[in-house]
Amino acid sequence: KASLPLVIATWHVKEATAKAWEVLQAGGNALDAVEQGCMVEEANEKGQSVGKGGLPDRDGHVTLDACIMDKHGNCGSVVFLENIVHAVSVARKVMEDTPHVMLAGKGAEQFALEQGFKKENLLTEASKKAWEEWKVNSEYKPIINIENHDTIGMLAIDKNGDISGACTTSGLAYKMHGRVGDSPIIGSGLFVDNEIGACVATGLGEEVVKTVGSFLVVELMRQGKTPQEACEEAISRIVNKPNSNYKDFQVGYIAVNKQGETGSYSIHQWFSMTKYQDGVNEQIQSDFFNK
Ligand code: SD4
Repeated sequence: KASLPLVIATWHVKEATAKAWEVLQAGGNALDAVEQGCMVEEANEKGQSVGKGGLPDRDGHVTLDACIMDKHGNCGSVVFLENIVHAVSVARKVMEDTPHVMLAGKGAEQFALEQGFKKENLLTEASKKAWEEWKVNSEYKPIINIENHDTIGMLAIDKNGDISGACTTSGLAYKMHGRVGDSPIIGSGLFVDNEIGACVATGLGEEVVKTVGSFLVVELMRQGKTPQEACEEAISRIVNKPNSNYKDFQVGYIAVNKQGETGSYSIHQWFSMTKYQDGVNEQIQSDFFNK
């Protein structure tokens, strides 16, 4: 049996997993750990696909998607949220303090402000400059692995063996205004079932939504697959579709089961998972389909 607690996250986010680990070591629960871990990346201005400093949509607006899910199967999510750094914490408030699961756009912002979150401009000079350069040609195509090192999905198991997960992103750079990805969609970007395990996704959200990826991974684990096998099967559903243009986009999954086994798999090379377990914080390169 794997040693607990443990935390895994998408991409190379050792500072975020270190924060989550600190919470878990102090006896904190998995829900607090994933929220606080994700907050590290949201506040990091250098990460250009999450929170402050996230790349804007094609009209210059930074719009955030985030969700969180706990051991009871409760969940909260915000979509198309502007002007608030810690979207994951707003999602948690939606889960805990409203009768709803999702709040969108202005309504989500209004709720956040009422809850005491601070209104902030999320477009940094660096991201504004990148957007202005993009506007010269205004060419949109997904860029494989652009989110490396910052967009974040995180799963944790605490000392009690309880699982929680969270996911937060500014979504695809230069997306259409109003576009929402997989990250705040429960079952697509994230799913947690405390009896079985959990999964979180990254990459081109449209492809994850079309296959309800994270729910699929958890259900495959329920049927007896290891986290690794389940992630591979979910990727194969995407790449084996008739006429799939998977060469043009990336999708990656990470998963953990109730026993603390983990897995990760992606379409293309250079996806990675950061894992903190037994006092070791390490980045693990993910195996991938397109060899
Ligand atoms: C999206 N899945 O909005 C997100 C982007 C992402 O790592 O994961 N980046 O489609």
